[in-house]
Amino acid sequence: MSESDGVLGVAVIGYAFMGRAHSGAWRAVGAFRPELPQVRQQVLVGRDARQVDRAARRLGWAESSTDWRAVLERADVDVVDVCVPGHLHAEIAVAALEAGKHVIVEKPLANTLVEAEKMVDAARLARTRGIRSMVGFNYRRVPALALARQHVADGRIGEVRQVRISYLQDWLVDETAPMSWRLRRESAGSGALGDLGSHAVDQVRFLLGQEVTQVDGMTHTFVTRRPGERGTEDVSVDDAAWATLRTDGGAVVSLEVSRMATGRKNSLQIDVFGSRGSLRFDLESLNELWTCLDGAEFATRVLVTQPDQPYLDGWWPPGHVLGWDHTFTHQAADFLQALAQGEDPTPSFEDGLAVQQVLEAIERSGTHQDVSTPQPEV
Ligand code: SOE
Repeated sequence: MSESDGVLGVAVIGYAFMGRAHSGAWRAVGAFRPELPQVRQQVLVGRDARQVDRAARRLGWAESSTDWRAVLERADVDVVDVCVPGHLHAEIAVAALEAGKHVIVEKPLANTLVEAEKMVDAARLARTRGIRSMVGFNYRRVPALALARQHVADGRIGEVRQVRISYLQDWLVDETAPMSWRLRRESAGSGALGDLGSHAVDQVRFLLGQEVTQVDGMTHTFVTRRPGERGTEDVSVDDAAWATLRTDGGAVVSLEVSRMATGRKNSLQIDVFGSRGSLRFDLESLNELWTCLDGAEFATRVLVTQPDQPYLDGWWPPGHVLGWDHTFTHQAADFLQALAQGEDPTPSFEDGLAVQQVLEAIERSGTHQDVSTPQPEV
């Protein structure tokens, strides 16, 4: 904590999509949970001096910088929030932990298992000095999903047997959609699998409280070349991925993620079927959870906006619905609460590594059998 005023100085590294989402969270968290340690939006970091400066002013930051290493040296920065492409996560996060900063890293934790393992090692060492770290799986902070987890943990749907989870987007349907860092293996690690599949695998672990033990998967790239800055380029990641998973609690999961699902913008849908009930969630109606509990015959729609439901006591009266960006505010609040209590926030880097292991196993699997054409009998 900055000695001068007892306020935590935050630096966000990256100011594109996730940097903006996290900036909004740091701006809003004090109003949502005023009892938590106060934060100061100290410095926003990016590569382009003019653009990062403009973004910093627009997003409420006191300053901007183009040098993340120099930012790690500063005494007025206590928390470093990493929102850059995946190939930069490990280097920045490890350096920040070594510099004694608390660290949040946007999901997925890293692009490779080797990087994720290094980050876990650094987090474990830092933990012994009271330095905290967390990976940003924001959907854990959707009130309806946090409630779903409680129902599973309380046994309200019995023993979980089957899960269906799909995360579908359509921003790559257009074959002329341009190349970006998200479509290059060297910067993104993988495509829909890492970006969307990481959320899906994290939700399975979060909702069920179980580990994935076996996978069978397949990835596919539908459009293999796209226009880039230097002419047409090869797409080196998947557009979509499918997998079936088994968990250590005996559940079977079917998982599907895609950036080619025409007409679906950001559709995360989850069904959890248990021996005594089921749960259904759709991100496009994120204030709702369909629940069939305690052996009931039918599912009913529950509007998750009551103050006694997860995350809702700090917001508005019942029925005043929340949105996608609130999940980042909840994430910042959970992180601050853990710091205030001297505890490790979740999900930890170890959780991020566990997700990474499942994703890598999905990529490695995919030895598919040819279906032989039956020979007509003569
Ligand atoms: C990808 O399009 C993306 O921005 C993800 O990276 C986010 O994690 C997801 O929440 C929304 O979609």
